[in-house]
Amino acid sequence: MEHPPTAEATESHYFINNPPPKSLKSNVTLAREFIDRHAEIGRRVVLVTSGGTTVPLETQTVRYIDNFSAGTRGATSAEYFLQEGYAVIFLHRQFSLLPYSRHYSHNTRSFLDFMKEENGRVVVDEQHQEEMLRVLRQYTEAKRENKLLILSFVTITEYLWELREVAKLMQPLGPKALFYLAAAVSDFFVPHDRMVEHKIQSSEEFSQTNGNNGNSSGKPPAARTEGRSLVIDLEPVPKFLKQLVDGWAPEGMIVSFKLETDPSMLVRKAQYSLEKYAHHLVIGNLLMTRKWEVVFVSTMEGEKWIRVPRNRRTKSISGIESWVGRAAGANADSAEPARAE
Ligand code: PAZ
Repeated sequence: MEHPPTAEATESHYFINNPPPKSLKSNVTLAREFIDRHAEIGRRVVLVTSGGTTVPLETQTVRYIDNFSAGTRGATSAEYFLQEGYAVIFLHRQFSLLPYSRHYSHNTRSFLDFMKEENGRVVVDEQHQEEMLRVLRQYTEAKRENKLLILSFVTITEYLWELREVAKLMQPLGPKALFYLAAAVSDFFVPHDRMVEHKIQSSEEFSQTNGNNGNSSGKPPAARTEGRSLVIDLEPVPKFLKQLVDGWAPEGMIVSFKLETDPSMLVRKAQYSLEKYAHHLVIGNLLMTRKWEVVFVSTMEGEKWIRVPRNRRTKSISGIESWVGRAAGANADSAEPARAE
């Protein structure tokens, strides 16, 4: 009888077969410097992941599968972690929302709507002065103190490579390392050795016909045209949360998120995840209500809902970061009670 591969074998198979992003080396250098600097002064460091991962269908990518995440949760949470005294590594999907600038981007309004012309100069409109000054001060302070490192990914494989390398770099921080995994990570993907090189053609007439569609592995391509249909055969992305907990960050505090659309599944799946991976906290949310309610599922406290009024949903459920920050032991004396904004 064949045994399922071990977690270690699955990990090495994935990372050997799916090459790292070009930017990995320089990102690792940046992250190492950042972590060392904050470790030296005993500051807590949180890795916030944010936004959605893509699943490319071609090596020279024209088409890819994506998901809904705009990075609101991650970008907003990063601001609150900074406020709680953490240094933040913000690993986000390229062009998704960023801490601080999120207030003025991806909006129904253009950032130019916040400006006006005065005596031939561009100035911030009076009605936005106060709010923008508050945001600007926070941003400037985070920059001045070098407390925010921004890294990016696009694909699922880039995300996993960066997560693994940064997590390993954070090991010397011990329990002062916090992982806040808010990115919407794809469950299925096209492995590199089954990816076609060139743009998938819309008719069989022009499809690549050399059997393996341009990949050198000899494996059947994961995406092909049949008649006028596109057939995509995705494989499961290995669940690396176990590896993070046991191997990459054994001493860190790990908070994962669970997104569902069916309310009857949410808590059950969050509990399942907690039992399976034995990390510290799962924050569950439903697609339709994620802006105003989440459920915390932890071994210590069981199931606990946090809700904020619906009409203030454009902000964050900021109690999350405060709660997580306190649970991780940060600013234990000065932490405010969980706020709902
Ligand atoms: O980025 P966003 O604010 O639009 O959405 C946040 C979220 C729903 C992606 C996040 O809260 C979450 O649940 N992330 C994990 C998703 C998952 O892989 O189950």
